[in-house]
Amino acid sequence: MSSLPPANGGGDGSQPRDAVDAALEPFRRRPENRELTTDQGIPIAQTDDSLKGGPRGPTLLEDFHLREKIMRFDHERIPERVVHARGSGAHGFFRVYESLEEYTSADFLCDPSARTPVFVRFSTVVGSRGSADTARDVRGFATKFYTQRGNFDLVGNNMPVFFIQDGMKFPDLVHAVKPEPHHEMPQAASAHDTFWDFVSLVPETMHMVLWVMSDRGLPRSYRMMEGFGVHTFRLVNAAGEAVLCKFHWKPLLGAHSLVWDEAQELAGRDPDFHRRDLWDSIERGDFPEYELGLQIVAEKDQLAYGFDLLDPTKLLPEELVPVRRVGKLTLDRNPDNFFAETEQVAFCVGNVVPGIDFTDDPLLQARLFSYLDTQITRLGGPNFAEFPINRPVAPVHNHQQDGFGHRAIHTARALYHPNSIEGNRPSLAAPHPAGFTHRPEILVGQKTRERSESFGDHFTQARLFLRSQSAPERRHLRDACRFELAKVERLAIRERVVGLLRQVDDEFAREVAVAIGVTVEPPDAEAPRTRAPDLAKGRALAAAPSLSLSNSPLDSIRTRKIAALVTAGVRSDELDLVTTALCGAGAHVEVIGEALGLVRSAEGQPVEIDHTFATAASVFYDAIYVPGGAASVERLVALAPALRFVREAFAHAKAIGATSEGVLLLRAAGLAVAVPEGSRLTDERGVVVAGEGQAQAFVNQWIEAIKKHRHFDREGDSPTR
Ligand code: HDD
Repeated sequence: MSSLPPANGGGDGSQPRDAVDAALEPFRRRPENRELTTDQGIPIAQTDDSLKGGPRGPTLLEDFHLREKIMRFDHERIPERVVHARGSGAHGFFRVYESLEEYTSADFLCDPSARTPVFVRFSTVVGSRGSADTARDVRGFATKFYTQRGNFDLVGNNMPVFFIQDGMKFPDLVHAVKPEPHHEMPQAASAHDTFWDFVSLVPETMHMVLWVMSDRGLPRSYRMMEGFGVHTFRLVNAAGEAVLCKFHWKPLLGAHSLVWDEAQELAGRDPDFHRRDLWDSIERGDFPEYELGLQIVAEKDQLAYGFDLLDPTKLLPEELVPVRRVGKLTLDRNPDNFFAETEQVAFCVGNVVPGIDFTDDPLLQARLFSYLDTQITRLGGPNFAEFPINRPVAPVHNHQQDGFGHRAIHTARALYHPNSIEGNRPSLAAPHPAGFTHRPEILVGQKTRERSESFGDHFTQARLFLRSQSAPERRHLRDACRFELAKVERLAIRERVVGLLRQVDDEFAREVAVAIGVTVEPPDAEAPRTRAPDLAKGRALAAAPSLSLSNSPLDSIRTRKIAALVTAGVRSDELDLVTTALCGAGAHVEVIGEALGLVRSAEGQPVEIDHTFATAASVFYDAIYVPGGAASVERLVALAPALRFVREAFAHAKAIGATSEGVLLLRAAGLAVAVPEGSRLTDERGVVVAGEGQAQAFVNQWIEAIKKHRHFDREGDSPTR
């Protein structure tokens, strides 16, 4: 039932793959009608057997083809990224809605007609390259804009804050969260002693820890998660005037999450769940789209909001400074080669273009060094900017030379500046806004190794985040803390974490404590609190609705995946009507049955099975549908995987629909639904069932149920409640 249209781009301004290649990427090679050669270009007539002294004899050293092929294979692996090793990339383009020249001279933000190519790499942070996509973790959202004035890399995450305030602590944080050094366990998980030990001793982590324990740590897909530049950056206009700026990505499909049990099951059933979702969506033309949002603040207001805008453990609530949506990113092309593109792409926070500049955020400052430095080991030397995926579309002219992997052949005789031999070329760009000119700033201060007092409050925003969660989100967050801390073996660590949680919210801390064997004393008025910042009071908020996923748009079922469970004898009139309506609303329906091939419907029509119960599971879908047909449903009732499909979809709070006899499968799975008499239709917390002849009314109601994404009001219930 699902259809995969051709992948060559098209629609919404995207270009066919070959057109993009010719314009920008002449190095993208296709092998059609070419003969096989060695790396030296020597044509090869046989590549199946090594050269031997007789068919059963010894292999000869002179076999240059064998030696080269094996040598290249032996050296295929490069070190994985220290963090964010597991990732998936996609090409696309960015277009600004209207000129932002009032704020910035960055050309790609000033010209609405400019179609700026981008490459995005999404990632998890902790796991190694082969780890599962659905681990509880922060997600990376790194974007390389190939602008006409050079590459701008926005290397962000799906959370607006970070664990630590100073890059000096980054190696400590990463050593703590990675698998423990003695036995290299656990993989891709923070639920272990060293991570929580670090957290318990570094209170500045509390805000970010709550984000990771929240549903944001389990995105439904890369297409349905927000992105944040985290740090405060600077925008500088042509006149040299600057404003402070926070970058956001807002997914047009809204931000949605998995539930924990589902995420764990997915890790086993399809460790590539997010990678596959991204790939398949682009192949079928469901191009992921995100709006770029800016929060703009006057430079003088760095301390005006009750925290320091240079502190990366703080966010600027949208309720105080709205996010202005200024342009759109569309991902419309999958990579051709994972290694050459997704693996070799090298992001660097220091890649900024004229019109964008840094601030003194100490985490940002350390990152400016780290990203450039790490590529030297990972990509084998200093010439990684020459790899096709890293090359700017803007021309490159400079005096850099030599080193491992250097590709360009310089024909100039003078690789230095100034020179007279080459007419002093390349010439210098004019100052700002033409050439990058660091924003002149007055620096006053004593050289010191200390934390600013203005970074001192670690709990107010953690509390704001917690109190902004809906009831189900708060429950998930509590359960995540209970799970993670129950895995921590050392009682003293659990106790310290509870102590920090109490400073965020005493009641929440107690709810966690009861599940992890920690005794909580009554609140002690004298208990030490961390320093409050000596800042202007700012505008205190009791809650910020923008921090809750429950306020994310729930107005469409576009790109959602729906499973229809069928066997022979299914009512194809119902199946067709429902499928047509769902696909018309932009969803995708896949038919699950006992075996691949065709089954006959009750009306004698052929129905194609897309996946079998052996390969499919409810966790791959956003909703499930059981059409009627007495014979089909009778068989489904006898199939354990079909019953499991229904029970799991119910437990994971997904929309479940059934028409006519289909309801019998729901009942057999233990769902307390009545068989609708005659023309009745019922919707009980996302379980929508309809009797004979009600398929049309059913579909309208059911689409509304699917739009809600999850029906958390029934979460935790036994199906037979
Ligand atoms: Fe980082 C990779 C995001 C703090 C050092 N980081 C990396 C990637 C993302 C981020 C998305 C993957 C890029 C890709 O797909 O190739 N990192 C962040 C954010 C941070 C942050 C949003 C805080 C606001 N990172 C951070 C600090 C340091 C690093 C403080 C070091 C001082 N990050 C690295 C790195 C990585 C990296 C070791 C690993 C691979 C790479 O850079 O290219 O240099």
